[in-house]
Amino acid sequence: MEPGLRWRRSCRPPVSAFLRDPGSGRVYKRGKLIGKGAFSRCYKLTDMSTSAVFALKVVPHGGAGAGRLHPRGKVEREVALHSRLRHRNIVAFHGHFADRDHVYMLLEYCSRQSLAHVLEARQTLTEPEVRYYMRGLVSGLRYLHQLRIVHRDLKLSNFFLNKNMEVKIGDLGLAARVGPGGRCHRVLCGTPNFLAPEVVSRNGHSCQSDIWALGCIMYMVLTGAPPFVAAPLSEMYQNIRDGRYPEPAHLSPNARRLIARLLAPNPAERPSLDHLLQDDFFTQGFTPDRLPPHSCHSPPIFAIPQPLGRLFRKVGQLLLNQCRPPCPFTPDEASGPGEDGSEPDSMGCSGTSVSEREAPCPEVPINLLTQVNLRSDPAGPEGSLRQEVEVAIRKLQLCLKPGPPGGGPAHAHPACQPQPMPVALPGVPVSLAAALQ
Ligand code: 9ZP
Repeated sequence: MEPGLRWRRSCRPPVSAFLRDPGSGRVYKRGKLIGKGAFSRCYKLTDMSTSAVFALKVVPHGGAGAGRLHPRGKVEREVALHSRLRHRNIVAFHGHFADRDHVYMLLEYCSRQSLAHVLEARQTLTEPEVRYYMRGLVSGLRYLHQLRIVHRDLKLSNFFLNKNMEVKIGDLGLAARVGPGGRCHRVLCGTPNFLAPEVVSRNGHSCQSDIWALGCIMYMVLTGAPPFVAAPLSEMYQNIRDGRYPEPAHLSPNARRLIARLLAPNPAERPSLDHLLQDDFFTQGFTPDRLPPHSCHSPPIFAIPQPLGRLFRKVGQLLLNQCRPPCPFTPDEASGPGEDGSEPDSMGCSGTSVSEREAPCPEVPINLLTQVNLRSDPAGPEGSLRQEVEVAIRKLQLCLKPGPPGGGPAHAHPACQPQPMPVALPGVPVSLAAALQ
C-alpha cells in the first residue's frame, strides 16, 4: 500500500527519519520507538551535530487529518508549563518545535526507563531503596509545589531513571497551577492513578493530593500491590474516602506509620514535604547516596569501606550469637572466608543475606539487619579512607539504633527483639565500640 494512504487509514501522519528545528537549525535523527501514549509517540532522538541523545515526544496537531484528536491547547499548556522548569529531579525540557503535522518535545533521555519497569522486575523494593527514591521524588515535588504546580498524576511509570539511577519526575501533561485557595478545580482528563479522597469527592486537587499519591506509591513499592484496587469501583472509592487499605503487616513499623500518615483521609493531616523527610522512616534508617544499576533487576547490597566491613561482620556475628544462643557456628567459622578479601564481607539484612546464609536465626535483633544489606568494600583512595570510615560509622549508628519500644520487625522471634548494643564488645576496640553505640 502507498505510505500516504496507510497513514490516512491509520489516522497517524508518519514521523520523518530526520527532523529539523527551524528555530535553531539543528538536525536530529529519529531513533527507535520507545513508547506510545493515547495521543503521542515517543522516540529516541540524536542531535546530528553534537550526538546528544533525547527522548522525543511527538504529538499530532489537533484538527482535521490528525487522527485521534489531541485536546486543543493541551500540548501548548504542557509545553508552557514544562519548559519553565529546571530541577535535577524533574525530567529536563530541552526544547520544542512544530511542523504541519506535529508538535515535537525534546526531553531528557532516561536510559534506565522508569520505576514501573524496576518494580516489574523486582516485585518489591527494600526500605533503603525506597528512602533513596523518595528523597529524590520529594525534592522534585517540593520544587513543583513551591511554584504552586500540582502534578496530579504521580505514578511509577512517570518516575524516570537516568543512567546514574537518579530519579526524575516526568509527564506533566496533567499538571496544573493551583489557585490562591491552594486548590485546582481544572477538569482532570485522562486516568490519573492514585486518586485522593478529596479528588474522589470532587473537592479539587491540592498539593496534599500529590502527597496522598506518594503514600500509594510507597505502599506499592514496599508491598508489590497498590493499596486501593478497583473491584468494584464504588467500593474502591469508599475505601479511598475512609483511608481503608490492607494492613501491610510485614513492613517495618516505621514504614507502616509513614504510610498511614501519607494516606490520611483528611488532606490537612498528611505531612508536608518538608516534614516528610523528618519522619522516623527516614531518620532511623539507612539511605544510600546512590544505587547500583543492577538494582533495576536484583536487590542491592550496600557497601561499607574497609576496614570497618570486617569489624562490622564480627559485630554482626556477635549480635547473632546473642540473638539465639547457643549458635551452632564457631568463632572460626564466624571469621569466614571474607577475611582475606577473597569473598566480600557481608552483613546482609534482606534478600540473600547473612541472616539467611550464615545465621541460624533468620530474624535478627537490630534494625541494621532488617533494613539493609551491608558489604565491605575495598578501601577507597588513601586520603578518603578516614572520611569514608566516619561516614560509615554515622550510617551504622543510625542502623544500629534500636527501634522504638516494641518496634522490631513485625515477624521477629521473641528472643530477637531490638536490644541496645552492649557496652563492651568482646574483640572490638573500646573506642570503636563506643563510636558504634
Ligand atoms: N521501551 C520499550 C518499548 C520499547 C523502552 O525500551 C524505553 C527505553 C527508554 O530508554 C532506554 C525509555 C523509555 C522506554 N526512556 C525514556 N522514556 C521516556 C522519557 C525519558 N526516557 N521521558 C522524558 N519525559 N517524559 C518521558 C517519556 C516520554 C518521552 N518517556 C517514555 C514514556 C513512555 C515511552 C517513553
